[in-house]
Amino acid sequence: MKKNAIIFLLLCWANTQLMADDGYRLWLKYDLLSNVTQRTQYKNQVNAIAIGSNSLVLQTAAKELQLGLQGLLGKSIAVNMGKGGKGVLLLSVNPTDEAVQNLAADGFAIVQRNQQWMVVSKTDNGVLYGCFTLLRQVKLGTAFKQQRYSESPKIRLRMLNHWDNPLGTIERGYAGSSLWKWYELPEVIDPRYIDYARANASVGINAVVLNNVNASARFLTKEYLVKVKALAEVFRPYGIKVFLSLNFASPKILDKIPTSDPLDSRVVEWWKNKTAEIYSIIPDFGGYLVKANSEGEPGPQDYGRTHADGANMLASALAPHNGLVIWRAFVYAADPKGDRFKEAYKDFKPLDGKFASNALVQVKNGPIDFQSREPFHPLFGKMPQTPLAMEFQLTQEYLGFSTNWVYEAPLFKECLESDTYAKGKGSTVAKVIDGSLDNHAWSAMAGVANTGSDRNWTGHTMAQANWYAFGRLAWNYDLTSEQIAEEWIQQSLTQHPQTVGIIKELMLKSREIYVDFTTPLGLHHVMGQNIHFGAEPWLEKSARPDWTAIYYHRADSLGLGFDRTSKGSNALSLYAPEVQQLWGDAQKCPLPYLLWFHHVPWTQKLSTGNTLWDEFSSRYYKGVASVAWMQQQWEQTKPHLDQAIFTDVKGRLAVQHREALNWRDACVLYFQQYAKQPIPKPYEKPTRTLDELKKIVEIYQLK
Ligand code: GCW
Repeated sequence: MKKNAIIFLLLCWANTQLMADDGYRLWLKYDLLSNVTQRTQYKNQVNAIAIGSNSLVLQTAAKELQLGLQGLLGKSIAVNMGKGGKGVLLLSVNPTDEAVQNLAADGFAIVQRNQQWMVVSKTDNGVLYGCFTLLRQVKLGTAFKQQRYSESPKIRLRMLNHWDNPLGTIERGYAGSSLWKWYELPEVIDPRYIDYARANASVGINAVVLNNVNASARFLTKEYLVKVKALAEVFRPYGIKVFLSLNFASPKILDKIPTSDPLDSRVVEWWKNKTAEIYSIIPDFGGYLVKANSEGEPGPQDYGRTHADGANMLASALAPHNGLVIWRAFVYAADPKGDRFKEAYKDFKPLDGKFASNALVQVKNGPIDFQSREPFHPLFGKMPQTPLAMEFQLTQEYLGFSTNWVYEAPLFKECLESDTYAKGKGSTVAKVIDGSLDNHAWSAMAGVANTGSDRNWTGHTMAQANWYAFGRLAWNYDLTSEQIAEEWIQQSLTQHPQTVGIIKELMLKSREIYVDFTTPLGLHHVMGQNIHFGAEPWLEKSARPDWTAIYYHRADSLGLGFDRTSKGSNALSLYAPEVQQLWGDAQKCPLPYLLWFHHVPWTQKLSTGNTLWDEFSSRYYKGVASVAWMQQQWEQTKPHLDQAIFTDVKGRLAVQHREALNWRDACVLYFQQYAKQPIPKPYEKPTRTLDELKKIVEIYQLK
C-alpha cells in the first residue's frame, strides 16, 4: 500500500475514534469487551451465525448480531444460510417450537440444544429483538447463562410519536430540527434514518408516527406519500411500521369538498379512496393518529358528531387494509368556571363501547398535560370496552427542555403502577393499557419523541435514557427504573463500577429534584406561557383561562392548591371510591398529590411536622441545593467518561442550576405575597426582587 493511502486510512480511523463517543452511537456501542475472561468465553461460543430463511428482517437481525459480536468479541463472524451446528448461532422463525409456545408474537427464546445456541421466535421481529437482547447480554456479561431464556412483550404497539412539521421544525422539540429531511426525500436517504431505526428496534419499538398531531394535510398528498414510502422502506427491515397523523379537515383542504363531516358520504368516500391510495404506496402502512377538536384542530364535533363517529369513519376506511386508527383523548373546552381535569372524561367516558374494533383511544398519562407529576388520568379503568393507549411525553416540554436532567422512568412507572381499582385491588394502569384487564386484542404505548438533528440525538445526553427507558418499559413495564438506568449507563457511558453507581443515583433522584425546585407538593401548571422551562406563577391572562397559572394554583390569603373534592370541582369523583379515599382527605393525602386535590391553609401542619408554607418554600431551597449536589457528583465521573459527553453535561447542569434558582426565587417570592410569612430558617430570603424575576421571564419569552 502506498504511504499516502496508509496515512489516509489512519486518519479515517483516528477520526472514527474521535467521533466515537460524542453520544451519536447511543447505547449501541460495540467496542471490544474489556473483560478478557468474559470475552474469551463468549468467543468460544460463537463462530458463525446461520439464518433459516432470507426475509428482510431476519437478514437485519443477522447483520446486527454480526456487527455487534464482531465489535464486542474482536473476531470475524460469518453469516450463512442453513441450520449450522456446534458453534453456529442459529436464528430461527418457528411458530411451532415449544420454546415459544407461551410467548406473544414478538417474544423470543434464546436456547441451547445439542450444544448449539439459537434465537427462536414465532416471527421475524421476535428474532430481531432476541438478537438485540443477546448483544445487550454480551455487553453486560449476562449472556448464555441459562439454557433457556425467554422474553415476551407486554404491549403490542410500542410507538414513538413525532411532533415534526413539514418545514423541519419540531413542536416542543429541543434537540435540533426534525430528523426527516422532507425536501431531500425520497431521493436522498440520510444514513441517520437507519441508525434511528436500529436504536428503536434495539429496544423493541415497532411503530412510529412521523408527523405532528397538529397535522398539516400536506402529508396525505401524493408528493409527501412517496417521501413517507421512502422512510417506510428504511424502517421495514427493522420491523417498524409507519403511521401518519392526519388533519381531520383534509377532504376540505386538499380536495375542496365542502365538508369534512364524518357522516357525509362524500367524506366517507374521500377517506376510503385516500386510505386505499396510501396502502397502494405503502402496503404495510400502520394507520392514523388523530388529534381532533383539541386546541383549535378540526374534528367531528365541528359537525355535531362525536369522537366515535370520527374515529369509526376512519376505522372503516382502514379496516380492509388491517390498519388502525388511534384517536387522542387530549381534549378540553375553554370554560373559566370548569376544571380542565374533567374535560376528556366528560367527552370520552360516554363513548365507551362505541368505537370500532380497529380503533384505540390514546390517553395522556395525566389529566392535564405532561406535568412533572400528575395523578393518573381518570379515564384509565373507566372505559373497559375500549382499548386505551398510553401517551407519555419523552421530550421535556414541562421538564426543563434540554437543559435539565430528568430521568423519566420513575415518572412513567409511577403512572403505570397506579391502581385504578377498576376491577378491585391490583387493577393497575399497566393492566388497563396492556389489554389484560379487559381482554383487548390491541394494546399500545406511545412516547412523544425527544429526538432531533443534534449530533447526540436528544440535546441533553442524559435524555437518551428516556428514549431507551420508554422502549424498555413498553416492552416490559415490570423492569425497575434502577435496572433500566444501570443497563443504559453500562451500554452508553461507562462500565466503571463507581461511576455507574454515581450516575445511577443522579438519574434516580433527578425527577424528584426537578419537582422540588419547580412544582413541589402537587403544584402544577405554573410555568411560563410559551417557554415552559421557566416559572410564571403570576400569569393571570391568556387566550384561554386554563392556560394561565392562577387557574391552577388558586393561591389566596388562606392557602394554596386546587380543591377537587366535593367542596370544589369534584374531579375526584371521576375515580374509583378507593382512589377517592386515598386522595380525598387533605390530612391523609400523600404529599406529592396534596395541591392537586386540596386548597390547603398556609398554616396547616403537614405530615412532615412543618406548616404548608414552611414545607413548600423549603422544598424550593432543597431542590436548588440538590442541583448543586448533582454538579459536584458529576465532577467525580470525569476520569471515566468520554470528555465530550462529560463537558456537555457539566455545562447543562450549570444552566439547570441557574434555572433552578430562577424557579425558586420566582415561586417563593410570588407565593409569599399570599402566605405573608418569612422564609423558614436556615434559608435566606432571595436577594432579587419579584419584579427582577418577572423581567427575566419576560426576556425568556422574548417579550
Ligand atoms: O401540551 C400541549 C403542547 C402542544 C401539543 C399538545 C398536544 C401537539 O403544548 O404543543 O400539541 O399538548 O398534546 O396535542
